[in-house]
Amino acid sequence: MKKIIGLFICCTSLCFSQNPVFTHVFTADPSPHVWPDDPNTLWVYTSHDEPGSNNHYGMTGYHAFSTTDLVNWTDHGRILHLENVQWAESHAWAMDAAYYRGKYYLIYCMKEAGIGLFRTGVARSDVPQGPFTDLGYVKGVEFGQDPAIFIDDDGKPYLYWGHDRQCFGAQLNDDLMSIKPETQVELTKQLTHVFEGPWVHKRKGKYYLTYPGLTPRRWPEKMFYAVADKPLGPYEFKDCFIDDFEGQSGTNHGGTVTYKGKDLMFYHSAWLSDGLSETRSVMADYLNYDKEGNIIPIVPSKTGLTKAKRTRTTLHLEAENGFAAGGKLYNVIVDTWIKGYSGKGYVTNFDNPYDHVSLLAQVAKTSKYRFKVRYASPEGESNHDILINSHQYRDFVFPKSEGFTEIDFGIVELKPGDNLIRILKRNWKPSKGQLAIDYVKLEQVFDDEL
Ligand code: FUB
Repeated sequence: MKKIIGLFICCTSLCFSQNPVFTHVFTADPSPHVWPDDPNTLWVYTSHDEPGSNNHYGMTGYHAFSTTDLVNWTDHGRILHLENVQWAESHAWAMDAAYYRGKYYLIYCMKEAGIGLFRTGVARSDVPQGPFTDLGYVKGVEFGQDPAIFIDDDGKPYLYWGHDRQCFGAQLNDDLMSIKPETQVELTKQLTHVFEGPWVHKRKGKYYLTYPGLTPRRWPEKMFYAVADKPLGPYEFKDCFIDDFEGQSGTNHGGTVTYKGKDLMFYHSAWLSDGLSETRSVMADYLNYDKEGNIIPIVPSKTGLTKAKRTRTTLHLEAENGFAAGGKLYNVIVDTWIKGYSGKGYVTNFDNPYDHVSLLAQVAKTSKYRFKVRYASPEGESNHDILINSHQYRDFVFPKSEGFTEIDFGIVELKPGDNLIRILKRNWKPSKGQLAIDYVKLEQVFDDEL
């Protein structure tokens, strides 16, 4: 048996494959979306497993990913963390996202501090890539694990949540911060085998509720679905559509999205984790329906969504995101005066020794990246230290540049877990120019490309 597992892991890590979709970081509970203002971009929001954790108790934050071709992805880094949510103490478990009345929302779950029960949190951002600012938790939802939000064609928002063989739904009030209690329904009995993780999508006027469930045989979870004529049911149970598969995790969880005319199913496995079933990675395959609208069962594939030999992800870390994304702005400011920056601005005013910006890069394994920094230094050269954990470029001279430009520092290695990238003014050596840091990029590089 050990030999078979070894062979399977070897195949999943060495053979070219598009599954798992993200191979540089452990991700779970994917929530895929295409936002109305940009049909060309697919977004996937995920929870995050720490390398080697093999359980879900220490989960602390979320990531956002985007792509325009299903092959080249951007990891926008950490978008929300326990330390940014005052009311929570642990368990940054499954989440969903929504575009509602001109803003982007992350609807997530964490355990409430001092009480230890799950709450459904609401965080908001002006941009889809976050970071998101917590607004508090949804009033009226008890034990709100695994929330999913569905906005119907008439604009009415609905919330679904579920844990431990129970599932509920309700209409949300317009501020998304409370449910309309009179609309709450328990869906448990309509969803055979349900355990947790509901997700609702609409197709041809029907509402599909997909969910991870446990048969009497118990773990691991399989994915099931039920169909209704109205968002809050009643739902008619249909079938299992992702059965057991080689390399699966104990849990499964996911959602569907229509992108460029095709339906995609995102879910998770343990394919990236060298045998740890609870350290998970996001998968994607096409979702097809028969003529009657039944979901055709998905067999998790190595090939995934395109014919490319593999996916590739670039970590894109905006300097100005600071603490909200796991970084730090130490005695520097965010400015917008030099035009052409990406995101909300750039970081500048490195005036005194140790003034710095730090950025967080989270990865799954020891792995290599092409490291780039986008900067401007309009008045002249500026010299700074750049540190990637212990790897340093001391006294690096950023050449004069009126506008923003990328410098390629070549290949760097990141370690499993949290990597801190710091750009700092280290001594009093006078700089001719004032440095402006726009972002840091880490482009995934594979061993066979070096
Ligand atoms: O990722 C943590 C938990 O595992 C989720 O909240 C559940 O749905 C299961 O996937």
